[in-house]
Amino acid sequence: ATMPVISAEKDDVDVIADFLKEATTYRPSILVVCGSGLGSLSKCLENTITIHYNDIPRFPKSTVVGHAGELVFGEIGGVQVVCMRGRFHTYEGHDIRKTTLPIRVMSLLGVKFLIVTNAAGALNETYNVGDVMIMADHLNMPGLAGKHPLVGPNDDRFGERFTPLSDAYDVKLQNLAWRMAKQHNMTDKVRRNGVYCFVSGPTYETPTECRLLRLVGGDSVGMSTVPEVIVARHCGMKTIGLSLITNKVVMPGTQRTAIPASHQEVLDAALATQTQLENYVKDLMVAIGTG
Ligand code: CYT
Repeated sequence: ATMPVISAEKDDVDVIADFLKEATTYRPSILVVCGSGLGSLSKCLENTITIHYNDIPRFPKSTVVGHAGELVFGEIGGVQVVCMRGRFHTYEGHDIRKTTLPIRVMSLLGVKFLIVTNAAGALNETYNVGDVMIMADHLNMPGLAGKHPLVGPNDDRFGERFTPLSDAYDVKLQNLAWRMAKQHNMTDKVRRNGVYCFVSGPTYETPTECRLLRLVGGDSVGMSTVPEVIVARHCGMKTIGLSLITNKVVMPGTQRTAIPASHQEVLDAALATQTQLENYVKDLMVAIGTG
């Protein structure tokens, strides 16, 4: 009974990849997934070709404000890059495998590196709004309970049945991101060795949930990124993850004075850091693509 579902998914990936190969001659080595309010990361690309998700057959539709819903192909410093402006979340109602379908599509186009970004809340009390956290590890809360993008028959074309995640976040790329932070005089706001906690949303976390995540070593929390990283690792891409800290979470006992998280606050924080982050990620793209 599972057969039609699997073949349909495999079919979608091929149809979309074939469509994109016809639509552009770009064969990017880097995919940048732009988080909430971070769509402007595509602005540093030159000679761009923009393709709206709505114009791509069988591509999922993006429904969140602050996510444009388009692919931007372009180049920078001789490196070909594709940016996803707008990603898919399970809280929109998409099947978890649908949220990661673009990763496999890009793998068929030849992408070797994933730069994944997100807007996240700070669990780590030393983090400030506007900080950029270099991901070193993640906690996949839905995944531990079986909501995981690789559940189902394995598609051997992409990778093996059992994928290790102890090396999910490439150490060399993390070190590169840190050197880049030094070059950009951003060491006061770039945080190394961060642990990102993936929760399903769409509600923000309760204070007790935040305490749970903090107690096991979480530094930031958000509703994306981890499914994409898992599928990217399954098909052998090297991955770097960056969390833009957009708010501080509310811990138990502090609800009286703290401000509840809001989507507007998340978008405002992203806007405030935009230009600096654009320049930082631009140099990161060039260094990764030429390195
Ligand atoms: N903030 C955010 N939780 C938060 O507190 N951006 C995502 C999830």
